Amino acid sequence: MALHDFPRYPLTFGPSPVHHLKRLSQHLGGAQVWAKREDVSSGLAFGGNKVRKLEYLVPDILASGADTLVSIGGYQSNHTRQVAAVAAHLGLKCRLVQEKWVPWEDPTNTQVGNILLSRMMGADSRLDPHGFDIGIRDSWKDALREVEESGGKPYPIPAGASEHHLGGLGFANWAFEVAEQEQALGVHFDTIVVCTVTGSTHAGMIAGFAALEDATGVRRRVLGIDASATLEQTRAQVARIARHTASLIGVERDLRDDEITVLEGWAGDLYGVPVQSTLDAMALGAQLEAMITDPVYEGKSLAGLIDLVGSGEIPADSTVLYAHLGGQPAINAYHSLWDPA
Ligand code: 5PA
Repeated sequence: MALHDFPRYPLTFGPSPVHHLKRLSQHLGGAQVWAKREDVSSGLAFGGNKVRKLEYLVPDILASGADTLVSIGGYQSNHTRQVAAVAAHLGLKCRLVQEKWVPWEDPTNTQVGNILLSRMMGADSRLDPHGFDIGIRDSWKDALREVEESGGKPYPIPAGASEHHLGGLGFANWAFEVAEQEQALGVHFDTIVVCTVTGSTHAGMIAGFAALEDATGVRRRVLGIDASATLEQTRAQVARIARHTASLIGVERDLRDDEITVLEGWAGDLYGVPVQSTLDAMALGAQLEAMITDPVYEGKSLAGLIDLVGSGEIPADSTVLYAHLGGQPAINAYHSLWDPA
C-alpha cells in the first residue's frame, strides 16, 4: 500500500500555507526560517494539527456507523476541540474526557479557550481530576462504556489520535505536501522543527519523509522538540508510531535511529507550564512576525528552533521549516502571563 491508497476525507482548505519568516530569520542571524501553518488551514474551529490527522480517520468513522466520537485530553486540549469540530461538521455527537493534565490553577482554565469552543459546538465535555498521561486511560474507557450503555455507538479516538492505527497518516501526507510546495516555491527545507507530545504528528512526518527519501534520495533532519518532559515515553511512542506508519505506506526498510530525533531542553519540568524560554519565544514570534504561539506546545518548539538556529546547531546555510501546529485558543487561559503589572 502507498499513502494515496488510504481514503482521506477533506477537512482543510487545501495544503497548509508555507511562508518565509523574514524578520525572525534576520533577528537570529543564521539559517533562513520558514513556517508551514496548520493553524490557518481549516475552517473548522480554528483548525490545528488534529484536523489533518482526522482526515484519515473520518472514512473509518463513517464506515463504522458510529453516532458519537469519544476522545480525551487536558482541560485546554486542542485535540478534543478539533474532535468536537469534526463531530459537528459530520453531524455526530461528541463525548470528551477533559483531565487535569496541567497544574495551572487559573479559574479560566476550565471556562475559556478550547473548552469553551468545544461546549459551543455541542460536545458533552466532562472534567476529570486525573493528571497527565499520553497512554490509554481508564477514564476514556469509562466514557466509551457509558455511551454504549446509554444506547449510543461510540467511535474511540485516543489522545491526540496518536494510538489510532491510522493516526500517523495525516502527517505522512504533510511530508508529501512539503515536497510539492518546495517545487512550487523553489526552496529546499533541509531541517524541519516540530513539537512532539503524543507523537503521531512527528512520527507521521518521519514516515512520510522516509518514503520520499527512498524515492528521491533526499535526506532531511526532522527535529522533534519534546514539550511534555516525559522524554523516554515520548521517544518510544514516536519510534513505534513512525515504524508502524512507515510500514503502512510501503516503506520497505526499517527506520534508522538518526531518523527518529526527539530533543529535550525546552519543555521545562512540566507539560503545560511555560518556562522563561517559552515566554521569550512567544514574545519574539508575536513581535517580529505577528505569529501567535501558545505556552503549551508551539511556544516550546519555537524556543527550541530559536536556540538551535542561534547556536549554529542548525547551520547558517540551512533553510528550516517550523511546523506551526495551531493551539492558540489556549492562550486565553494563560492571560496572566501578559497581564499588565
Ligand atoms: C499538540 C497536541 P502530537 O500530540 O501529535 O505529538 O502533537 C503535539 C502538539 N502542537 C503540538 C499543538 C498545538 C498540539 O495541540 N495536543 C494534544 C491535545 O490534547 O491537544 C494531543 C495532546
